[in-house]
Amino acid sequence: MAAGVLVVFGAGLAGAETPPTGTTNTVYIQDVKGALKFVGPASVHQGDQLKIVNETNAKKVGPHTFSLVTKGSLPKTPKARQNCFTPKHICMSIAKWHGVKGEGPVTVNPAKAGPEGWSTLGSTSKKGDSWYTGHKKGASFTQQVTADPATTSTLYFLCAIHPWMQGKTTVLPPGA
Ligand SMILES: [Cu+2]
Repeated sequence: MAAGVLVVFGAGLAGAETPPTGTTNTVYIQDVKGALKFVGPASVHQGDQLKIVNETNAKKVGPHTFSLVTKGSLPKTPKARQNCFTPKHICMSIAKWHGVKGEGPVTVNPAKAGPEGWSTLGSTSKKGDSWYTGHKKGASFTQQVTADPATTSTLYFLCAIHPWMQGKTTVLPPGA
């Protein structure tokens, strides 16, 4: 009896936070003639579902991450991208969000930060929301955009494994 009440209460809380819009947006991870890219919408609404789909072949290009990071955390120069997977740089930080120790495996996936859903941009000093694709072609992950456009007007994202893979999408208020 008590357990049932808890479940209902929990579902109510989660649902009350961000009303669903009924829309699903998709970001595809694609290999466009050897160039790895995120291909997705220019904007999403708070409350939309945001789905990430990996359409690339891991045997050829390895796995990916779709990791929300602050604008300032995106490695902008070739040198920054080269150093990305070294201590105190964002790619290694993302690996830590996923529970990676040294050369070890991903043990946390998705990596969650802040409110439930796509909400939180990470940095070297703060965890963000992130999904690791693994090696299966066609793998996907979906969760709601819960970022508040008043404070997080743009979702910036990065692949920790191929740090030149970067993208962004504007977050609009529901109904805007
Ligand atoms: Cu990648």
